[in-house]
Amino acid sequence: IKHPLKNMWSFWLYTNASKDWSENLVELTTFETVEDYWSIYHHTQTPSELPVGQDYSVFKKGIRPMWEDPANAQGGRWLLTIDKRRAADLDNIWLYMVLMLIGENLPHGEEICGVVVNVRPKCKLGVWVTNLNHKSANLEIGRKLKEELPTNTRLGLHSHNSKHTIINNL
Ligand code: M7G
Repeated sequence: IKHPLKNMWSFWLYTNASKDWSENLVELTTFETVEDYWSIYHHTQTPSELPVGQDYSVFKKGIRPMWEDPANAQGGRWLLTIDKRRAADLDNIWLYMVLMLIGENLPHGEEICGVVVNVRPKCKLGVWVTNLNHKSANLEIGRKLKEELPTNTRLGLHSHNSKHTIINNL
């Protein structure tokens, strides 16, 4: 028997093929068990293997990994950056963040929309939260994330719409 997850999740790929940003976003598959996530993991490239310019997202099914989605419109992201040349760290932190989300290891899971890795020379890993007004929940999410990340990782909270920095370095 497979191990069901609390939520159903979608795995998205962004390729920088066309000029229109949202046209490049593809929902590749949906999963709801731990085993199905591992199967996806073993059949896809890791972030460090992706070309610069592409993104992966893992979002709750029904929430699109874009600012315009109602679940993201008031939200923001806990963000960390990591040099693409630190390939093993990048891949490990991405995997760990996905597992924390789908395994519901972060507090206030209902506040969490998904996680994105932007593959760039300086890669960005972001956990998207639904509402920046929910300050104490967001803070608890950030603290737990920080606790689980390698020591000295800079973790900041940023809004999607105004590009404001709410917390520079937790
Ligand atoms: P990025 O890919 O998040 O980071 O944003 P980058 O600058 O490191 O590449 C690049 C550009 O993609 C943004 O300036 C927007 O034009 C577009 N873009 C990114 N996101 C996440 C969105 C989104 O959610 N909605 C829309 N409409 N455009 C987006």
